[in-house]
Amino acid sequence: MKIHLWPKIFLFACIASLFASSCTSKKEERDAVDLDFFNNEINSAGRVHEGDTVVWNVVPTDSLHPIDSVIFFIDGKELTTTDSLPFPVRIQTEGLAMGQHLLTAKASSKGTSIEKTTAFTLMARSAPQAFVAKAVKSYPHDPKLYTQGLEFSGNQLVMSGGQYGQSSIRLVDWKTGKVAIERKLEASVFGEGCTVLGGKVYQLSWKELTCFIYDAKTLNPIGSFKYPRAIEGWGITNNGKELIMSDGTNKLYFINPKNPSTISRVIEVFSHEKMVDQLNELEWVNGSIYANVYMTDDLVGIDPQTGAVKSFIYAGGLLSASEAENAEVLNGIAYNPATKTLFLTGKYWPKLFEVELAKGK
Ligand SMILES: [Ca+2]
Repeated sequence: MKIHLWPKIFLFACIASLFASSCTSKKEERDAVDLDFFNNEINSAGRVHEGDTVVWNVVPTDSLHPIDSVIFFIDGKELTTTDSLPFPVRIQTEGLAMGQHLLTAKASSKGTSIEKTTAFTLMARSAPQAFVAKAVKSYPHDPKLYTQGLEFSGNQLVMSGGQYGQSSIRLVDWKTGKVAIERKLEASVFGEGCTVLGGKVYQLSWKELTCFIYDAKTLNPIGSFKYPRAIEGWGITNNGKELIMSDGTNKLYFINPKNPSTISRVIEVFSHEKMVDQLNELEWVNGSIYANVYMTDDLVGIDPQTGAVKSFIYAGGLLSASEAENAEVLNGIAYNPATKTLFLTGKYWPKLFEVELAKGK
């Protein structure tokens, strides 16, 4: 008997299933107000270049439910409202930060509304200006220092050294390489970048989430703060007001030293063709941020407002073959406002180079 029941159960299940699916499709038809973004100026990867005007159309895909108006939002901020087909929006990208921007359209149709979001990635306007760093002069540098940070403080260089058990912060006579003051860090701390702001030296640690603060003249410790986010500490510089920190990604974090518990701004660094990550040692040079790209001989000059890469500096070949034997990567940029020149060194480098920038690749 049981065997004879199966066909009936199966038939019932089929009818129920058909009924359910027909109900669903009717419901969808009744409620549907669908739309699509359309833009033929953006390439398939969703990339737009700085200065481009993005014209975006929202195309209603449901002719039964005409759209009355569309409100556009960019990164959650209301941009404009339009009520004429094909509901176009024009986005001026001049001055927008590099990286991903979310564009949301909220369309209304007779009391109902639907939201849809798309994204585009903004990249630098054009190829960066290319330079080559050429050594003008060289000075002694401690070949035992795993250099992590370099910045002028008056007539001296502040140098930060890394590695667990060997990390330090130093004030050094830049012409002779003579160490005037040195403070060792605890063995559990890996020193990273350093910068001087308002009579204080700020020194990052790698994974210890702590920025150490010293008096700039004596290097006496005067405090510390925890990073506002659980990020790694790589490089640090400042714009005269804010600390600017890298963490090995393409992001730079702006922190007000008077309120270091929050990040005031984040920029993402992009050239005209790609995201530029592994940003390491930093230096503020005449309104631009210069950054080492870790594991390369390359430096990039970054617009601090937008994150666009404006210049590219190749700094390979500074060390001779014998000098390079025990040296590791380039990691140290310092601008001397007195000489108006750039100084470069690296991890375990025996020399500090004063360089000039020649045009070319
Ligand atoms: Ca520096």
